[in-house]
Amino acid sequence: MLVTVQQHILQQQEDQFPAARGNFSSLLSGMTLATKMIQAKIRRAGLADILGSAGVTNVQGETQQKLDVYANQAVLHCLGARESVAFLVSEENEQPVTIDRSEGGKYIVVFDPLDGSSNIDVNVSVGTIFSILRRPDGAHGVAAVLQPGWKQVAAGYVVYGSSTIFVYTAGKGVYGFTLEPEIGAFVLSFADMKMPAQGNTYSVNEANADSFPESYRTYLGRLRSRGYGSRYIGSLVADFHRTLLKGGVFLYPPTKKNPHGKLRLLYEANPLAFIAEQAGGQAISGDARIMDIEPKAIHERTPLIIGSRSEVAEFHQIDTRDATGRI
Ligand code: P6P
Repeated sequence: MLVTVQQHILQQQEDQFPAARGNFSSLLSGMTLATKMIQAKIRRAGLADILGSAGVTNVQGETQQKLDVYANQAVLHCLGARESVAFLVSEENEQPVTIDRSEGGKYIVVFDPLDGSSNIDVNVSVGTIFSILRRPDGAHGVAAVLQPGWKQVAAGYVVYGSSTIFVYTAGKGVYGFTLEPEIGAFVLSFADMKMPAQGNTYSVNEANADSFPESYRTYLGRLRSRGYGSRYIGSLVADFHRTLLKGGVFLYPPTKKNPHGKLRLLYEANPLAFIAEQAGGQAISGDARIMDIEPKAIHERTPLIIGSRSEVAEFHQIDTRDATGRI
């Protein structure tokens, strides 16, 4: 029986948010619509003069690819039209975008509209990542957004790969939906996803290994000595999706260039951490659970170690002993 993501979201809403007046499902449907628009452009990259940069740089100082701009506009447009949204926070925008100044807006959506976009020109999978928070009563602007990950109401990503897959959690398990191009709908393909308790691969950019802290080098050496393989696509959503399905561990450690890690807490680490934990995995920054971190800024970075419970726990043990100097 075909179950679309819309049907599934409505059911989750009835189970989870009975008081919601359809706002929650309307908001998630806005996100699925935006990702369908994005994937349609990605599938035609190269045909419609989409490749290459838009000639501008974003708030991160990164050259914006044309598809970055399109993806950001698609999400802002689709979610901005939903009555339940108070603020939108994008990797591409320095400040939150206020949608509803009244007290009507119940939700905040934090998102990376097109993560890994530099890979588009070489046809490597890219993704959209989002996190949904409740707006604290009476809170406005950045103060309303700076919430720890355990307060997320829902989180998800879309991986634009050999197929387009929408994965989300609303706190009651992780579900995956594959876009069926013939009907233009995301159809349930992975019910109640569970990350294997242990895997056999690690995923890290080893070009930075010389600047990794000692505990990371010790840990990776142990995994290699046990025969672990290395897989690194350089696109967070693709590397995480593989880890979710096959187990193992993804790491973005502190490096010389990014001493606090490269990945963003609010719209990369937190949503993926929510999904990982709901699927039985773990996500830490080294010394802290990712979802316990109290954000200080909306574009804040964090180290990220995320994956199967066994591998993340082993890293934490080494890192903790390293910190106490008893390694
Ligand atoms: P590096 C892509 O630019 C990205 O933000 C993530 O998708 C990816 O995991 C990471 O950066 C790759 O970074 O330094 O290994 O190229």
